[in-house]
Amino acid sequence: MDTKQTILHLARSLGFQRTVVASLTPMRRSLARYEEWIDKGYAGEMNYLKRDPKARHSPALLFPEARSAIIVSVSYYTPLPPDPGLYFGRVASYAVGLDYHAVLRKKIRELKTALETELGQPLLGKAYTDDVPLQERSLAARHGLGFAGRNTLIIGPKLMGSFNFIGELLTDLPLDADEPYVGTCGKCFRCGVQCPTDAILPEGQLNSNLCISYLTIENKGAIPIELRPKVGQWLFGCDVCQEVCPYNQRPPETPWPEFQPESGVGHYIDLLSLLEIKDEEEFLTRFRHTALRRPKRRGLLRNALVVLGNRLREQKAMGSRPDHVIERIEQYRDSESDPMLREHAEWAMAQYSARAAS
Ligand code: B12
Ligand code: SF4
Ligand code: SF4
Repeated sequence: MDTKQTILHLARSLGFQRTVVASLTPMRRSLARYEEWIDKGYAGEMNYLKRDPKARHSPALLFPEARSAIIVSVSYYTPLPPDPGLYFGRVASYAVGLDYHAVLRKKIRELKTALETELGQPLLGKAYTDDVPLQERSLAARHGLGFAGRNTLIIGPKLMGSFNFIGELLTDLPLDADEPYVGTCGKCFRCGVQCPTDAILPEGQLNSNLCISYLTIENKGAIPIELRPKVGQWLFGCDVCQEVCPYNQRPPETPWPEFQPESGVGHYIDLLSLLEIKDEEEFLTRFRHTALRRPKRRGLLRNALVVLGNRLREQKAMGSRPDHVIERIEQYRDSESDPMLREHAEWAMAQYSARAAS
């Protein structure tokens, strides 16, 4: 086996479902597209994306000794169980198990160690996944991990689909880079049509300001009132543009127990239980080692109130009277000191009362 075959073999035996090799030359074409995206304001308040776009497209800057990048991907998909009830919020598939940053970094380091053993030499190498300024999808698409779909996700060949994480091992091994993979969405625009907030543009750009994933995870402030009904049941993230994609009709399941629902928060969370979380410490304890820590207590409770409001509006339309839920939100509002959360609680209750505006 040559070095590249050895890498592919070791990566597969660790569970990575697709592996390609990338060069570290700057990604010029992607930089122009990226700058246009930033200029249009589509990054919203994600200011870290606006700092030094050129560096984000220059992988060699991350680790000067590196000569190539081994790009790996692994499925996080697990089948959706039945909805447990009205007052449960949905968690996007990527966040159902343990936080992928730590899991992937550990597995990529294992790949490095296995490679050193197999090659009989120490390597200089660093493992990354979404934790350094690097345009991972651009590098992945340039070297054939998959193609960039209109929903902007990297879609792998055959039946891989897009429910995959991307990670990289930069090493001092001088390897031949892979060619792009030629794939296409054809005339399809199902993701854009089905996106609840019309966040996807036909040319394959995403306006984060409208995206439920952004609004529920990265956004630190209030969720705009006109978008709240569109958030539906999504408590954390959103998978609509992946679920409707024809390339995701039979996604491979994750090979790793870390991404199983039992290892993390699962696909659904009891919304009223979230209103019991009194402070940040309690919040961090409940969600430690999971991606749900990202929006902090304030963000996750804000999302829970939006989903509760959406459920109450549906119940009103059906003629049901969920008094216990309304009372619980009212108690919560009276005990909450954060004005933004109090306003979201008011809004949630107003979805049931005669004052409901939308
Ligand atoms: C910021 C960010 C977000 C933002 C913005 C998303 C977006 N579409 O830009 C928000 C918070 C909305 C988000 C949401 C999600 N994210 Co996110 N996110 C990122 C992050 C940190 C940067 C992405 C970015 O820079 N976007 C700006 C755009 C302009 O850049 P880009 O997406 O990289 O796009 C370039 C390529 O597509 C490239 N390109 C390459 N070839 C081609 C060819 C053609 C024809 C075209 C048009 C373009 C193109 O051009 C673009 C410009 O440079 C990356 C990690 C990273 N460091 O890269 C994860 C990452 C993209 N996210 C990921 C995931 C899993 C998600 C969610 C599925 C989570 C969820 N369920 O809620 C959603 C998906 C929503 C969606 N449809 O994109 C994965 C995606 C894996 C994959 N298979 O693609 C990543 C790669 C993290 C990882 N390491 O696995 N995310
Ligand atoms: S994640 Fe949801 S809101 Fe965001 S683009 Fe996809 S379907 Fe639209
Ligand atoms: S739904 Fe259609 S347009 Fe959207 S990413 Fe999938 S194939 Fe492409």
